[in-house]
Amino acid sequence: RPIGLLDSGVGGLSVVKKVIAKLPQESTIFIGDNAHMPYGDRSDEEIIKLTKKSVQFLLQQDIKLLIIACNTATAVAMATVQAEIAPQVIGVIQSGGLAAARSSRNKKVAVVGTSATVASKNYTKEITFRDPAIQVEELATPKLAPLVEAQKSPSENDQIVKASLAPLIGKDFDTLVLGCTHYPLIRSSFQKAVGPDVKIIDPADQVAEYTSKVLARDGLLSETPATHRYYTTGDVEHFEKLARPFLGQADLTAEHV
Ligand code: DGN
Repeated sequence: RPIGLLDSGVGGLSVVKKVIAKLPQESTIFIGDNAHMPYGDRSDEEIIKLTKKSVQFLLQQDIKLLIIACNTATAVAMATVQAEIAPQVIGVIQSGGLAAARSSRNKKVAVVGTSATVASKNYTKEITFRDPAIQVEELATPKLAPLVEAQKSPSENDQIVKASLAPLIGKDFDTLVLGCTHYPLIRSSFQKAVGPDVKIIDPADQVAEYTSKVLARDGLLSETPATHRYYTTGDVEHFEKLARPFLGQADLTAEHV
């Protein structure tokens, strides 16, 4: 049975990529709700409704484990999904918070994400839960997930990321959390904006670690060859054009749902 992952768009592919790299024998099934992207500016009620819909879709595909590969949906809808539909869920914020707390030496961490994620303050809660001495600065960068979806040139990405991160520049954090799963797709633009000395955390690394532990613990590791399926509620070609080079799967095809 596959691992199911969801996101509001193509961002969750950054988590798919790390899960496949860590667990090459595991099959995955991904749904990107591109038709309703971005989630970050929607009401909590809407985010919960849309997330539940994608969860239901994945459960119908007989998944063995659910990963909410979207920070916004993790922040706003994960508790409801856990309580009402799927008790065994892995989100991205717990993992990102843990990785950030372990990374920071000067105890100053910056987090960038959607407006909804930043408003939830979940990263601050997770990081300070691990280490109360850490100061966390969260900045909403609502233009950046749509920027990734728009598939602009690298220099345009650099410019827009730099402008969005301007309020953080000059502050002496040593760790930056990419608190939106879209951002690792243009990771180099973030590294350029903050400079080479800041450690960038992609929560997906820790998500993949944790997923592997959970599967081993529950005796769910796969022994059959892996297959990967992709679904989008939006435009299939747009999705494939971005997903193929990013995942290095030249023959990747997506299906519209
Ligand atoms: N990829 C989603 C996240 O990690 O929060 C958000 C993208 C969006 O809907 N703006």
